[in-house]
Amino acid sequence: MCLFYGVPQSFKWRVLKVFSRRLGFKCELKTKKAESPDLGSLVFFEADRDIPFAFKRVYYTYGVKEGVIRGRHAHKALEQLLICVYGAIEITCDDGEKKEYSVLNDPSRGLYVGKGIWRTMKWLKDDSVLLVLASEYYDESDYIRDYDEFIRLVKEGYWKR
Ligand code: T46
Repeated sequence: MCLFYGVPQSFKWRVLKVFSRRLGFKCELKTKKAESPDLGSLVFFEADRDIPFAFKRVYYTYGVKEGVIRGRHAHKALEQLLICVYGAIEITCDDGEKKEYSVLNDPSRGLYVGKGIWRTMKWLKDDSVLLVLASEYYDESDYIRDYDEFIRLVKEGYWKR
């Protein structure tokens, strides 16, 4: 049964975000994929329809060797969708109380990572490419790059306000 039948997509995402935080899991979504036997596949994400925010920035990380770990930070407000468009990358999401691990190895899947999540990205294969859709322009002041500081903010309920 679909509880959300007829409900606008942006509202569904808002509900999903609230519940996912309460229940302590992140939202992972499977994209729509158009396939044709001879031409391959095409994947698309539409702001507010397929992902719970309108993105202002796109960036990608490439030329990274297997075993390299990037990230090790959280964001005060930024929301992002992470897609491994080539290869395999393990993403660890830590909300200050528990950690979740996801292997992104399918270009048709995106991992939604909201604010207040300490993330690390471990390259499982040479030259894997991580594509990111971000809700805001780049702003270094939105980063928390010190884990003790992150835990302090979690404990004081910074993301529950
Ligand atoms: C994130 C993960 C998934 C910019 O000048 N503009 C940008 O839009 C970005 C994303 C980065 N930068 C600069 C900041 C640093 O001097 O590029 C340099 C490398 O960034 P950083 O070390 O933060 O890269 P990652 O791979 O550790 O993290 C990035 C994003 O920064 C971060 O928001 O969630 O990818």
